[in-house]
Amino acid sequence: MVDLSKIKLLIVRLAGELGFVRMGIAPADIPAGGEHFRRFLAMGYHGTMSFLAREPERRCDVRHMLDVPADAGSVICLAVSYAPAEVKDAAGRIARYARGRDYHRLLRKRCGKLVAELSKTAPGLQARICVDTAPLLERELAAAAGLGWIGRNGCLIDSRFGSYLLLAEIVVNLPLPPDKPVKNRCGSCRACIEACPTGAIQDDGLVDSRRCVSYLTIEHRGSIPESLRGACGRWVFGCDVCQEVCPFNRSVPAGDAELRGPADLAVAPLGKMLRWEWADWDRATRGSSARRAKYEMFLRNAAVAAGNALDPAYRPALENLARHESPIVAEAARWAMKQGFDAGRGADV
Ligand code: B12
Repeated sequence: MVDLSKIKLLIVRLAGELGFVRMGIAPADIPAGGEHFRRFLAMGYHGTMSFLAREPERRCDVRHMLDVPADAGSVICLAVSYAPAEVKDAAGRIARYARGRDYHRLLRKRCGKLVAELSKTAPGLQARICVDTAPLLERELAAAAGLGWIGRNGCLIDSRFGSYLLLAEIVVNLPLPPDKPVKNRCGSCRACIEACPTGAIQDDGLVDSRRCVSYLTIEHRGSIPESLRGACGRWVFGCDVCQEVCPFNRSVPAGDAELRGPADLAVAPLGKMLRWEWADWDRATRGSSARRAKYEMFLRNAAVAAGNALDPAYRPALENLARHESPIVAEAARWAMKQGFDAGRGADV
């Protein structure tokens, strides 16, 4: 008979050694987040992300991932920090989580090592590793495991590490002693709701993805609605505004060194991106989660960012893009040129 408390202590130790800054256990027999998720779908907040609407019941319930009765399973929830070592932002902004190495691969590799070690002590262990890859509500599970609370901006926040955290889960066939959720410490703070450039964060705690700059620049394939382009500011991939203003991110320890480089899109200048050929996009995004935005989307986003930067230095590149074979890119470039140019605002060509 395995001693589950001892196994949990082993997991705590291994998680720390592998660079996870937070770890906790969620019971597998509690359906997570059904209420919020269903409301999110009913409001159409998922936009064109149809994968979210597929089999919503499964997404709220990890039981489908277990081959054992649910009370015999648990979810090991883990988090790494990607808190930025501050870099001067280039004129085209890239969300912090995507500036360095692709976290999916890194976290999966670390979880694999944890499982390999654990199997030595827990024979018959069955484990499924999830990093964005399975239909799971990762934030809800992490909150249930006490890794932090879900803030008004929808992100999981920890009082020491803030919200620049990336999550991973290992669903196991062991009834490990669960952890308790922590208290929500957002209080009356509404900084994220007020700062969101597009008003995407709703009062009821849900994010309307259709307005979220992160969705518009990463997931949305068509033209960015004209009414929201100005609010996209200089974001070329993702958006961190609702995290930048969060008081819990004000002074956090430096994030995981392995997540930085070799890809470092933070310093890819907007002027260069506007001139990217497919091969340039391929080189710059290889090994980075920014690759989720395809070449054409990057050019579209860069054109919108250049329109918002209002700098005449971008004019020649935009004129060129206005003749691009993709009508979406060409139209974004024409829109950008119509915004007018105002000398000296943030060019980094
Ligand atoms: C689709 C997706 C997106 C979409 C939709 C985001 C959204 N808000 O739904 C878009 C492209 C917009 C996006 C953006 C971002 N994402 Co994203 N995304 C996902 C993904 C793949 C699925 C999320 C999902 O199911 N959405 C549906 C909504 C309804 O579910 P949810 O996000 O879990 O939100 C729940 C809670 O907010 C909860 N809730 C709301 N209010 C309350 C109140 C209480 C009291 C409780 C208990 C719960 C609760 O209800 C929701 C449903 O359960 C997850 C990975 C995963 N499988 O979970 C990553 C994930 C959520 N994303 C992540 C990140 C890092 C981001 C960005 C910060 C990236 C960026 N800088 O651009 C932004 C943040 C935008 C934001 N403020 O939410 C991280 C979040 C880590 C964290 N600390 O929270 C995740 C977990 C990926 C990971 N493995 O680390 N993302």
